[in-house]
Amino acid sequence: MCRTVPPIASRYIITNMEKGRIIRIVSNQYDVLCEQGTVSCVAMGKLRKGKTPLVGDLVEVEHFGDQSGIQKILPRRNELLRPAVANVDQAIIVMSCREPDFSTVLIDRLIFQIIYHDIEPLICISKTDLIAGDDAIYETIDRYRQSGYKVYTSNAQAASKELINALKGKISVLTGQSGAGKSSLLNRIDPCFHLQTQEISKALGRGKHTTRHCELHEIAEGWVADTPGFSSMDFTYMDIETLASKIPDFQPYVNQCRFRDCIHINEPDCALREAVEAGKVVCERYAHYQEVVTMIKQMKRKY
Ligand SMILES: Nc1nc2c(ncn2[C@@H]2O[C@H](COP(=O)(O)OP(=O)(O)OP(=O)(O)O)[C@@H](O)[C@H]2O)c(=O)[nH]1
Ligand SMILES: [Mg+2]
Ligand SMILES: [Zn+2]
Repeated sequence: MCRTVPPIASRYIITNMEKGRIIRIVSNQYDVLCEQGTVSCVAMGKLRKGKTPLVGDLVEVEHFGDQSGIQKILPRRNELLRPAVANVDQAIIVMSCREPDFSTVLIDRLIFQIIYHDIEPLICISKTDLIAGDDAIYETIDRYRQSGYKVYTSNAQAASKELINALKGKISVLTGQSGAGKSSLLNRIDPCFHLQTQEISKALGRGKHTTRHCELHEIAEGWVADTPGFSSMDFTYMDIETLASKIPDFQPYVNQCRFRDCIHINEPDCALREAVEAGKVVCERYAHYQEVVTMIKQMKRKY
């Protein structure tokens, strides 16, 4: 059953303040979900000088006449820059088995980006219809699960019920390479959706990225931002010690090292490296951590 469009409260003349959440931003127009429905707002003058409102922001809206304006942004729990969303509960990394190629380097780099912002990463392995039932990808999925990550699967027919349940009551963002199947996944979860996917955009002769602007969609009793795929990731803003302490499967070890400021690369008596050698931490993830640390150091040297 498809939802009906909620009433536009700004059609009615009311003067008062209320709280709401920004669910869509198109140029300088903000759609805020308030109690009565979605209200189209402008940003008030004093706000424009401060921080920029983001999708996901809780805001105070004032109605005056038949217009509404955002007066205040309430404190944020967290904020992501790419995609630009605030107050995110979880980020779903969509990684395809094929087309584009499966990559644990990418999964881990995305995990590092997400956990750094204190957001929980979930992993959805898409396009399982393109691999055989005994493909090595399934072993990789098991390793992620053993390390404590939540991994779901989806294919051309269906998305896992567990993933659909995981969306309930949460603000989620989808992230992953262009073509991984993010928009298709949402279309599959909620048949009311007709988000544009790649075949369609190719037919229209558009560029590589299909999804363009940022918006929270109501889906599976939660709110999900479909976002464009990305071509590069920035790690320069990261503090290395903070990064290591936030990686969930590193956490049991990072405070056990001889040096309190250990970055777990070549310090003696490093509990994390010992855990890797003992097979308690997946070798590959530690290798991906080492690569990112090297990247951060090189970038910082340049500036
Ligand atoms: N075989 C198969 N193909 C899929 C599946 N999911 C998506 N696709 C195809 O993969 C292509 C890309 O899907 P999109 O949903 O547009 O990918 P996206 O991640 O939203 O891409 P961007 O918006 O560019 O970031 C389309 O041709 C889809 O039909 C799947 O589970 N199995
Ligand atoms: Mg898309
Ligand atoms: Zn260490």
